[in-house]
Amino acid sequence: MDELLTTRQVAAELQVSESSVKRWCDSGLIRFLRTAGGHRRIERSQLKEFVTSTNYRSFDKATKGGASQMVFEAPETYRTITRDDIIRRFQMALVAGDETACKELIDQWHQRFQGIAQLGDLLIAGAMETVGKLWECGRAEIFEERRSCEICMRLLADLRSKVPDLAPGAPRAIGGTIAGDHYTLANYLVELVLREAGWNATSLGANLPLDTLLAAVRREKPQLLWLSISHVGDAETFIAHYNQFYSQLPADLVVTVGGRALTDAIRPRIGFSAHCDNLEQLSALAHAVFRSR
Ligand code: B12
Repeated sequence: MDELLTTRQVAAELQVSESSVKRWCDSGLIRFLRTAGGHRRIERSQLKEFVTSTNYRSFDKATKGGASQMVFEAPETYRTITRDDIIRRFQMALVAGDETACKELIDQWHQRFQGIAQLGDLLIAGAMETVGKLWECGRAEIFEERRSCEICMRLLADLRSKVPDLAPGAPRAIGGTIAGDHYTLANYLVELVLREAGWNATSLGANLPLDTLLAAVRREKPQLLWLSISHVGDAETFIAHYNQFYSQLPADLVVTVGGRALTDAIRPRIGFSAHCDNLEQLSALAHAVFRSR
């Protein structure tokens, strides 16, 4: 039998509160046994598996890596924590469904590092990738993935209210995801990044038929259209329909595309003005186009 650790010992090793360890046990993140008296016990090998599968950096490693300004108390009472630490804690809190902790961490990040682009690329996308990995290896339930999306959407809606008001006459941008694509988070983040750059950006939502996107462009007359493309069914059908749609767009419309489904096989075969791999690139582009108007 492996060495058996108490939740208190694990908390000390990971430099988090014991209640976090208990929550991770109960949400299935850490496998554990129960003693006859009902106490949780964690095998050393299970702790190792948790650390590896979630990219958990131990305090020891982090301080050796130079992050000596970290001051750990209970996660709820942090003072100066590093960016990596916020990322790690956000991942844990999101998987455990701890919305209050997620909100505190998002607020910390936003106050200290500003910029929604990095928050989206590193914090949200990073945490959702972990959720996806845990689900893939059977360590998270579907409901935990869905709950993580719901929490992120609420946190982003809250962030939207913190983006400064738009200047009168701000340039118009609209966008969304195409029919069959049900991903909402990246799309909503794009809207926030554009608003932060001064655009009057409105997400039209997910799963939009191309016809209705065309109608929106004609009616709203935006200067920028974004498409977040995270899922493509049949590639050939998508390319044909998309290019037909693209050929009907006004020539001076800036069409910005991004998303994981725009693979090297698809991207060179479709029309657009700009492609961005991530939100930081979009932010740079949005500021540049805004200035050049
Ligand atoms: C949540 C999730 C879902 C949810 C989404 C719910 C929702 N409301 O959004 C649901 C349940 C719908 C779902 C369904 C499916 N999913 Co899914 N899903 C995920 C998961 C866990 C997170 C995705 C996410 O929201 N990430 C957060 C966003 C912010 O990050 P992002 O998508 O990486 O976007 C970044 C960039 O791409 C870029 N970006 C994106 N769009 C744009 C647009 C512009 C303009 C710009 C500039 C940048 C940009 O910026 C973002 C931030 O950096 C991923 C796992 C993972 N590794 O990410 C799997 C994952 C994407 N899903 C996957 C699969 C296979 C599916 C399904 C096909 C499963 C199925 N058989 O039904 C379906 C397809 C659904 C559909 N038709 O749309 C695979 C895709 C594999 C692949 N090779 O493509 C993944 C990677 C999981 C896996 N490892 O198997 N999924």
